[in-house]
Amino acid sequence: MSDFQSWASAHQLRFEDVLKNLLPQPELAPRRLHSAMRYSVLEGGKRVRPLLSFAAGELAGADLQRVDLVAAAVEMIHAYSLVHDDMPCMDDDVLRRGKPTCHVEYDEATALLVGDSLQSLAFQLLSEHTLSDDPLIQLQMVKLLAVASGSRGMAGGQAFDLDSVGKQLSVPELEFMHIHKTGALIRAAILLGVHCGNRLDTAQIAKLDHFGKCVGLAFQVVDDVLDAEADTATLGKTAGKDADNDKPTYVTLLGVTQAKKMSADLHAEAMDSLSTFGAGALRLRELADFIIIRKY
Ligand code: GRG
Repeated sequence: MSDFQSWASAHQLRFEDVLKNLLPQPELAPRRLHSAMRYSVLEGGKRVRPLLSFAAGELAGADLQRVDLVAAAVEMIHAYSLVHDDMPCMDDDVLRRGKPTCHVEYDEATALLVGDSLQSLAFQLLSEHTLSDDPLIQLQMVKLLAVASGSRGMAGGQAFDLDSVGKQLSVPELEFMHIHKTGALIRAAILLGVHCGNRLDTAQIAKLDHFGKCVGLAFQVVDDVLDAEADTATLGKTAGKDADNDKPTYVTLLGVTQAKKMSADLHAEAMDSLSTFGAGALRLRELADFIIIRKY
């Protein structure tokens, strides 16, 4: 069996081609919009959510072509959220994935439309291809992504985030915000990979969902630590933004040491929820490790 780095790199490389083929080609009208969509999705990003879908899909015995489609749908929702988040009406940032943000490279109206179009394309992918032998499960998958990305998921978490600027939140309030803003899509990435296969029972799926909840929150805690400790060049996005924007984070609430302890505790809880899966869950365990030790 290959080591984690080779497994991840092989998927990242292959998945880049999948995305290139699924995105509208740049010569297709409207060209500026299509070029901006490709600019925002391709060549950049760690692809953590797709890797979680691939690892969960492997465990569930899923067909890789099906997992590619759900992973692409999740990555398109993620890319749309980054494009919109960077706009002047939200985080107002100029750097993302080591390059100018979409509204800087293109313009604000185009960035707005890029987000809208990526979101629509995600749901198009989930509805125009066969992803499960059972059409009812496929319908559930569409709903799963809709809930995870909408006002009861990622967009709702973003609304809390915007509302929290300059406020002192409690740890449970911060947790609620991040379980939605960051965690919901990470959780969905895992469940969508699982539903492409049919090897797992309801209890096993619940354990993987709990794993997703823990790594989703851990991802955000680590993000807060990196924002405070890492530099802009390493992150590929502006460091120190949370403090500049007077945003409550795990670091401002708990301090760096306690925030790191929290991410370690979440990692342990995530590992615990995989304890009955044996060697089949190796990649999920390695991804949980990566989420904790990542430097960008
Ligand atoms: C605009 C509806 C809407 C939602 C925005 C995801 C998000 C919600 C905002 C991004 C702001 C942010 C820094 C969130 C913290 C965690 C996070 C999602 C970081 C970016 O994800 P990575 O690190 O990015 O996976 P790459 O570039 O590697 O894909």
